[in-house]
Amino acid sequence: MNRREFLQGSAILLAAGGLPLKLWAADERFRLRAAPGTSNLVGAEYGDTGVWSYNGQIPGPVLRYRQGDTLEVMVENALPQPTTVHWHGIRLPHAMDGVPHLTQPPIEPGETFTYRFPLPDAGTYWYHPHAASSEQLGRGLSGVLIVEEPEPYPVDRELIWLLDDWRLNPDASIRDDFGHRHDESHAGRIGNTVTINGRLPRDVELHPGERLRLRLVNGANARVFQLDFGELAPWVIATDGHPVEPWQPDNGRIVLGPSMRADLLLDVPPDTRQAFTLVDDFYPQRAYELVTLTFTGGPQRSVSNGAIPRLPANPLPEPDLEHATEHEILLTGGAMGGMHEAYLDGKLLSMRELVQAGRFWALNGIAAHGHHMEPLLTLELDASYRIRLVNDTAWPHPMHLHGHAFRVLRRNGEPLGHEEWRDSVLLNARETAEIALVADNPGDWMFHCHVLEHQESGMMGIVRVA
Ligand SMILES: [Cu+2]
Repeated sequence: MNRREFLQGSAILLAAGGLPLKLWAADERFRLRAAPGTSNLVGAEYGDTGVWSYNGQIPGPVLRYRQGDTLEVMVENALPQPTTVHWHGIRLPHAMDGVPHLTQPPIEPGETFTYRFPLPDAGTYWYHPHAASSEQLGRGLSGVLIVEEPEPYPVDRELIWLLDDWRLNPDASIRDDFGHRHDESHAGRIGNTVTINGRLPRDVELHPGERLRLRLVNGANARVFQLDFGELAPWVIATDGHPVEPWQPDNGRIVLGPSMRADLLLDVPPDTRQAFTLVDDFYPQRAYELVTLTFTGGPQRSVSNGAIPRLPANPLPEPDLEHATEHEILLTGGAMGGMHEAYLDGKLLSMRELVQAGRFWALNGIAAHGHHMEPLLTLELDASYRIRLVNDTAWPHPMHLHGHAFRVLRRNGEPLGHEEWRDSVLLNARETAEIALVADNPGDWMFHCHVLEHQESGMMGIVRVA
C-alpha cells in the first residue's frame, strides 16, 4: 500500500494493546502535563507526528479509580496557549468541571491547577480540554478515565478502545487548518486517519470462547462511528458509563457520536477461527475497514457463559416523568439548514452577518460566543424535567450536558425500546429526541454539540440549575 492509499485509508485500524494501565491509589495525587511532543500514529515508515499530549502519551494515561474514590490530578500547562481539563460525564461539583471562564480561570501556560472531586458513579469516562477544543483535541489531548465497580464484572478480559480521527498531511504531520469555516458549517473536522489508542490498528487477537468487556470511547472531533459487529452480536451493558439493562442492537451495529461511550459484552463463539473485519459504515459512501479480529488459541473461559449480568446501578436520581416540567431546545443553522437569523451577544443578526462573525449554529435562536452567556434554561434544583431536543438541521449533532446524566426516552416520538442513560445524545439530521433528568447538581452547566467545530461556531448554551 503506498502512502497515499494509506492515508486515504480503506483500512485504518487499531492496536488494542500498548495502553498503559495503572490503578491510582485513592489518596495519590497524579500529575498530568499537557505539552507539545511527538508520537508515532501511523507506523515507523512515516515517522513521528508532532502532537499535543498528556505526559508525552497518545492517548493520555488511563486513569483508573474505584467508585467512591476521590480523584486528585494536578494539571500542568506546558502548551503555548491556555487550557483546562473537563472530566467528561462525571457528575462533579461545578468548580471542578473544567470550563474556562465559567467554572475556573483558564490554566495559563506555565501554570497549574489541581482538580479534586469524588467519583460517585462507576463506568467508562474520559478527559479532555475545554479550551480551544477543536485544536487541542485535534492535536491529541484526551485520555480515558475508568471508574471501577465495587466488585469486578465477570469477564475473561477487558479491552479499552479510544477511537480517534486525525487530519494528517501526506508526511503524517497534523494539518493545522483548525477553525476552517467549511468544517464549522458542515460536518465538522472529519479526518483521514482513524486510530485506536493512538495507533493505526493492527489485527486484534481474540480467543475462541472468551467473554470480553470492550470499553469504547469516541474521542474524535467530529466523526461518528457505526461499528458493524455483525454475528459477534454484542450486548450493550452501559451507555456513556452508566449501567443499563443489557440489550442487543438488532443489526449488531454500535453507533457512537463524538464523546459518547459504550461498554460492550462480547461472547466470542467457541468454534470461531475465521478472521472478522470490523467495518465502520456510518457514512455509507465512505465505509472502511477499521480493524481485523483474529481468533487464536483454544476455548478459554474463566467465567460463566450463561445469562448476561447487569452491572450494578449507579446512584442516579430517577426522574418523575408524570410530574416533570417540559422544555424544548431547537437546534438550527449550518449549511442547507435554512436558518435566517439568530441572536449573538444580544443582537439579532441576519445569517449573512452571523457568517461574517463566524457563527453558523444556534440553540433556541441564540448563537454562543465564548463560555459565558445567559442561560438557555433555568431548572429548579432537584426537580424533574423532560426536554425535547429538535434537530432542525441537515447534520448530526451529539448534544452533551455537563454535570448530569439523563435518560433518553424517545426518538422521533417513538419509545426507545431499551434503557439508555447518557450525558450525550446523538441527533441525526432532522431528528427529535426526548430526554429526562433530575436537575440535582447546582450551577451553570454547558449544554453543547460535541462536534467541536459546531460548538466553537455557536452550538452551545448554558443550563442553569439553582
Ligand atoms: Cu453539532
